[in-house]
Amino acid sequence: MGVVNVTPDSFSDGGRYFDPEAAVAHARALVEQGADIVDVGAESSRPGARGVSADEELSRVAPVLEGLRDFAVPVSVDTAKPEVMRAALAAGASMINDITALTAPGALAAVAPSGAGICLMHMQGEPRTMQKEPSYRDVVAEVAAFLEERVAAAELAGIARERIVVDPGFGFGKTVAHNFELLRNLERIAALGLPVLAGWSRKSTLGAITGRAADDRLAASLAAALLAVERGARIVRVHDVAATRDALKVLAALDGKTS
Ligand code: HH2
Repeated sequence: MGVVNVTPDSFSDGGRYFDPEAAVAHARALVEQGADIVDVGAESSRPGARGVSADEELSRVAPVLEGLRDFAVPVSVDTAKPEVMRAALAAGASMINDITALTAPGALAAVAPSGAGICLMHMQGEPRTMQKEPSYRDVVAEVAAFLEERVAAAELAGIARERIVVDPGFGFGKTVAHNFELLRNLERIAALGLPVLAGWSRKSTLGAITGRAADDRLAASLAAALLAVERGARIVRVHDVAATRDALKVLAALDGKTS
């Protein structure tokens, strides 16, 4: 899954694809590099970020979705707002990626009738404050229980299991130690029986262990993506698609898959 941030303030590429034409061109480039899904987001969720209104978010996303109509791969929209979900699905999005796991009032109902895919992600707190003092008794058990509860809520709302992907939400209300405990035990999230999405790309935990700035975390991001896939992740959400593809080819070759 290649990331297309139509934002002025995303933590690693804010402003680069804020112009809709630049965003569409970037999505096309990511597919050429081998992305199987593109994830279009118009609201930064970096720690400390302040939200934008639904109108503002839609005005950013809509022209990009228009430019990606009949696109070669499924388009996911990264949003937590039911209004944006409904408009995105009407404009042809195949998947909603919700960092709040459809907890907003009306979100389950916005997605259920569409038949689209949905990524349910765990976050402790909200982006503005989530990195202040993340705390868990047992991070793996709590994340797994939350995701299980949200999957049950989604199924109750009429969203079939086949449509659901789960994500432990690396970096969302988690310390460096929490992120690595989750990575080490990712198989317990995969044991929920649904595809797992992992988003490690350029994140600050990688900065914390390497001492590198966001635009200099490629090597660390590739290592984290490989470790996540080895532990059961089926989708990796990344900024650097071509390099991640190559890294994953090395892993696949271990299993005898060389094409
Ligand atoms: N991470 C980010 C945004 N959306 N969605 C899922 N499912 N999983 C993630 O790990 C995830 C996500 C943060 O990355 P980015 O989009 O590059 O930054 P920003 O939120 O600043 O736009």
